[in-house]
Amino acid sequence: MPLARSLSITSLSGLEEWDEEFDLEDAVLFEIAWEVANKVGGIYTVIQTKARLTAEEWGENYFLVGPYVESNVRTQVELIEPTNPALKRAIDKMNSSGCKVYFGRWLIEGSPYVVLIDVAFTAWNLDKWKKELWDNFSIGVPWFDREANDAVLFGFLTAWLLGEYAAQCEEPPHILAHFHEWLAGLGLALCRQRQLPVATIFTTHATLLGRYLCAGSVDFYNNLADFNVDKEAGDRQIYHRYCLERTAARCAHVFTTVSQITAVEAEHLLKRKPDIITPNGLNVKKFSAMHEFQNLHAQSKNRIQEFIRGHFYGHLDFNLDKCLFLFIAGRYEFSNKGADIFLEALARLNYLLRVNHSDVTVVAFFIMPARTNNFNVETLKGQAVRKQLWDTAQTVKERFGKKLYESLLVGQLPDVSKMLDKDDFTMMKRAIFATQRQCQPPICTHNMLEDSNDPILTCIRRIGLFNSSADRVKVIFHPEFLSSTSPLLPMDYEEFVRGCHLGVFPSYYEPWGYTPAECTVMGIPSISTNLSGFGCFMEEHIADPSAYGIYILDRRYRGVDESCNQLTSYLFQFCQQSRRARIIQRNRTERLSDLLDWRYLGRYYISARHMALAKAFPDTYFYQPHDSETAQGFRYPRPASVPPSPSLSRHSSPRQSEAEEDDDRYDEDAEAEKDRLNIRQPLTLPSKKGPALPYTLPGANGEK
Ligand code: G6P
Ligand code: 1S3
Repeated sequence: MPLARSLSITSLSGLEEWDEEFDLEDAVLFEIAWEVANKVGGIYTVIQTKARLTAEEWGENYFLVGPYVESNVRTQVELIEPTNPALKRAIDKMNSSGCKVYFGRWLIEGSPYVVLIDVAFTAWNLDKWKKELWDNFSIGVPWFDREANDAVLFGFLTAWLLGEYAAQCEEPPHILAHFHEWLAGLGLALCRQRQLPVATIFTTHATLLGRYLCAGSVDFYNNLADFNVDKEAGDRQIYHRYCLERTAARCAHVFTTVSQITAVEAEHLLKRKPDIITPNGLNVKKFSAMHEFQNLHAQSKNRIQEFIRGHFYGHLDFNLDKCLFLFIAGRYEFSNKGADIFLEALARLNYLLRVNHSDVTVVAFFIMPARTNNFNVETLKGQAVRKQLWDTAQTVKERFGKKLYESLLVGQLPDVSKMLDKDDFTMMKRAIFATQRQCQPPICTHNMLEDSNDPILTCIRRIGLFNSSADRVKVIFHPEFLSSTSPLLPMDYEEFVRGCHLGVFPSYYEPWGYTPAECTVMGIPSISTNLSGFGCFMEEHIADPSAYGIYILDRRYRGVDESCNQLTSYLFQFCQQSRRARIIQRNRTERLSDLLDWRYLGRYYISARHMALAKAFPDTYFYQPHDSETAQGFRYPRPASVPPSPSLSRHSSPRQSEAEEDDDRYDEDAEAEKDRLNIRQPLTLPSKKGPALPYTLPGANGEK
C-alpha cells in the first residue's frame, strides 16, 4: 500500500507558512555522507541537526548511510536488526558476500536509522574497484591517497547497497539517494552508470579546488571564470579527487550547494550550475522564559572569568568586569578562516584602546585544533594557583566565621582586630607569594609540535601581542576543541560561546559558516563576511544586520588592508558599547533564530528531493517549478527601536550615553515586544508554492 506523506511547515515568528503537497508514494530516502555518525567537520552538523525534521517527514523510510567507525558506534549508535524487510535482505546478502554492514539507530534527536559500512573490511576489493573506476570513468586513484581510497571503497559499497536494495524490493522501488560531498560522490556516479532505479542528489559543501586555491595566494573571486581547472587540480595533486567530485556533480539528477556564493564557484569549477541552494539550518532550542539565554550568558561568562583569573595570575591588573571575550573557532585554515586578518585587526584595536585610554580589556580566544603534545605546564600551573588562592580564602573565611559565631554565642560583638591571627596572615602571604611570576601569561595553552612554523604564533610574534600589562588586547590560543572534561577550561563549545561577547569569523573561503549561525541562535553577536554563505544570507534577509548584532565585513570589494580597517572599526565600536547596549543587542540577535531553524530552511532540501524524484520517475512524480516572477525573499525590518535616520545608521547597533553605562536594569520585555511587533508587520512573503526566489536558480542545466 503506497504511503501518502506530505509536510507542512508552520509559521515561525512572522516567517511564512509553507505547505508543499507532494505525495511521496512508497519512496525511500537514503542520505549518504562520510560524516554520518562520524564527526569530521561541518557536514556532521548539517546531517545531525537536520535528522529530526527529515525523520518526521520520511518516518520509517529514512536511512542515513555512513562509514562504520567503532569508537563512534560505541558512543552514538544503538545497533539493531534492520526494520525494513528488503533492506534486511540486502544487508544480509552483502554480509554473506564478504562485507560488514551494520544497522542501528543514531542516538540523536529524531533517532534516525543508520546503515554503517566498514570500508576497511572490504579493502581486499580496492584494486578491482579502482580498475573498474578507470575502465568506466577514466579516473585513476593513486595508491598513497588514503582518503581517496576510502572514497572509492565507500562509493562502491554504497552503490552495491542501493543496487541490492532495489533487487530485493518486491515492487519496482522509488529510491531517492542524497549524497554529500566528494567523499560520497562516487556512489552516485555508479548508480547512474549502472542505471539503478535511484533518483540522485549531490550536495557540495565546499569545492575541493576552491578550498585549495583560496588557501594559496590566489586572487580567487576575481579569477573564478578563468582558472584552468584541470591544471590547477593537477598542480595541487588532487586531480583524481577533483574528477570524483566533478563526476558526481555532473551525474546527479539534482545538484545543490549551501549558498549563492558557492553556487557561482561550483558553476565555474565543477562546470554545473546548482539547481537549487540548500542553506544550512540548526535545531533551535526555545526557552520557556524569554531571557533565559541572557542568564546562561552570565553563568558561562563567570566560568570563563574563572579561567582568566588563573591564566593571568600575577598579572590581573585589569578589571574583569570590563573585560570582553571575543573568539574565533573552527578548522585550522589560517587565511581561509580569516585568522590572519583577525590578528592584524586585534593589533590595531590594541593601539586604539591604548591611545584612547579605554578601560576595556579584550581577551581574544583562538579555538583551532593543531598538532600538540598536551597542555603546557605554565597554563596548568595558572589554574592550580587560582585554585590554591580560592582554597586559602575558604579556609580563612571558615576560621573567621567560627570566631565570629563563638563571639555572638556569648552575646558579644567581636573584636575585629583579633579575628585573624598570625597563622592566618602567614597562610595568606604564602598564597600571595605563590602568584609571583617571572614571565608573561602564556599565549598558547598547549605545547605545539610545530611551534616555530605555526601560522598563528608566527603572526603573534610579528605583531607583538604578548599579553603584556600595557596591552589592552590579550590573546589566548587553545589549539584543541573544547571539552567539558578538560582540566584547563572545562566547558563544552556551546557553553563557551554563550559566555563570550562576540564571535569573529572574517573568513575568505566559507561556503556557509556554521560558527556565526550557532552564535546567532544563542543570542551572541558575530562578525562574518560577504564572502561567506551565512554573511550573504543574512545580508539578504535583514534590513540592518548590524542592528541585530550581525556584522558583515566586506572582503569582496575591498583589499585586505581596507577589510582589516573595517574589522578594527567594528571591534572598536563593539568595545565602546555599554553593558545595557550589549544586552539589547543580544536580545535582537537571538530573535533571528527562526530564520536559521531547519523548520524554515528544511524546505529547500524538501524541494530538492521532490525535484529529483520528478526527474528520475516522471511517470509517478510531478514537480511544479517555482514561479520566479512572484516569489520574493523574506526580509527582517530594522528593529523598531533603531532610529531610521541615515545619519544614525553608522551606529545602528544600540549605544548609550555614559550615564547609562553599566545600567542593565531596563525594560527588556517592552523593548523586545516593540521589535517583535515590528517584525510582524505585513511583509512580502515567498510564494507558498516553494522556496523563495534567491534559492532557486532558473535555467539550471541539470542532467537526467
Ligand atoms: C545578562 C545577565 C545580566 C548581566 C549581563 C552581562 O544579560 O542577565 O544580569 O549583567 O548578561 O552582560 P555583559 O555583556 O556585560 O557580559
Ligand atoms: C564546510 O565545512 P568547512 O568548515 O570545511 O561545510 C560546512 C557545512 O555545510 C560549511 O558550513 C562550511 O562553510 C564549509 O567549510
